[in-house]
Amino acid sequence: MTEFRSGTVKSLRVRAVEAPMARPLQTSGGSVSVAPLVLIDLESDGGAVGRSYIFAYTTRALAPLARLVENLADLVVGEPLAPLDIEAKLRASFRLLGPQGLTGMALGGIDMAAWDALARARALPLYALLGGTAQTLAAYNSKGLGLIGPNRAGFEAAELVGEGFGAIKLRLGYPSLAEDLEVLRSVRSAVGERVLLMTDYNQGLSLAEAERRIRALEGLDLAWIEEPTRFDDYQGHARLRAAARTPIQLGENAWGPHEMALAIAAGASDYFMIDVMKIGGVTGWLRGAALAEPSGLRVSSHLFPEVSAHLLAVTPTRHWLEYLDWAEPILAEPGLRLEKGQARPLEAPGNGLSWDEAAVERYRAG
Ligand code: SMN
Ligand code: MG
Repeated sequence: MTEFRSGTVKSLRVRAVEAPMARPLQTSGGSVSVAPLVLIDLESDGGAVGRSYIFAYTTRALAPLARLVENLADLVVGEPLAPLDIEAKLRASFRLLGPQGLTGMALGGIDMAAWDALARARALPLYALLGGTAQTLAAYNSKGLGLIGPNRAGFEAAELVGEGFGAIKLRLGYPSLAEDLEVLRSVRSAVGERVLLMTDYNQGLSLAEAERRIRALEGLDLAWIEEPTRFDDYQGHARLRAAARTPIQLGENAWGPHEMALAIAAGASDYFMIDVMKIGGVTGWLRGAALAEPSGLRVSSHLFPEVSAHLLAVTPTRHWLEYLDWAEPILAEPGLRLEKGQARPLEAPGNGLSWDEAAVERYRAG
């Protein structure tokens, strides 16, 4: 009998970059004008290098996040290349501090890199390592449409649809309901009736104001209304959902599957959107997907389109892939295949990520 050997983790390399964004995004919860990314390379003793990036949201958090990931290296170097064991060890090391915020982001990033290294060591695309096949995924274009006013939003919506997409996401939460409605009218008239419109309030409204605005948006045929109020007010979202005909979307801020379980138990959302970094990497996503399956809760991805394409492919209740190009400036090749508004994971070994080393050096921060 041949002995099965998975290898051990040899090194962890961490780099911070500020990738330029073609379209800075202003939301009701703050603006993003460059993509602050921490790149992780996890090398195994067999030579396979697993890659991931994590998104710091703000450049103010970039250096501390990179430093935190670096500080975790000694916990994983020398360990078996077994993502579930690595996840358990990191999670245990954070028991006192708590697994939210930067700790949760670091954990998610190392987990994604470990799964990528394992997939490359086995010469399998990530979806195949997880037991699935490449699937064609419905994708919406989420690259722009921040709070830019009715005229620019109409123009940009037409551009985003022009890239071949049949669905786009519009950020809302202008100072007044009248402005939200004006922007929606402008976007609808720019793209026509057939394009699906997702909307996102980024937690910007009080519960009472959310109730009022959601009522006013009924009849506009929106695909969903995302995070109308504070993400962890599950009871509040459940109330909004009960009163609304438009589907409520929630989930990008769930720190781990246990928070997703709480939101599901409260009936907070019609759909669920998993952020692979915040949920705890590939390991966290798989557990989240398992929570969604029994009730048929439809799961979409949040950011990280490259890795998420593999994960949606193995998610039984898969719904939409959020497409953005924020990591593209530092990728050697596009990390997923896009055609006519549909996405497919790459069929090469791993999770689809490969660095353009010259670009990484160019955009290196700190
Ligand atoms: C979003 C996510 C990350 C940064 C800005 C905006 C938004 C989305 O909530 O869902 O795309
Ligand atoms: Mg959102």
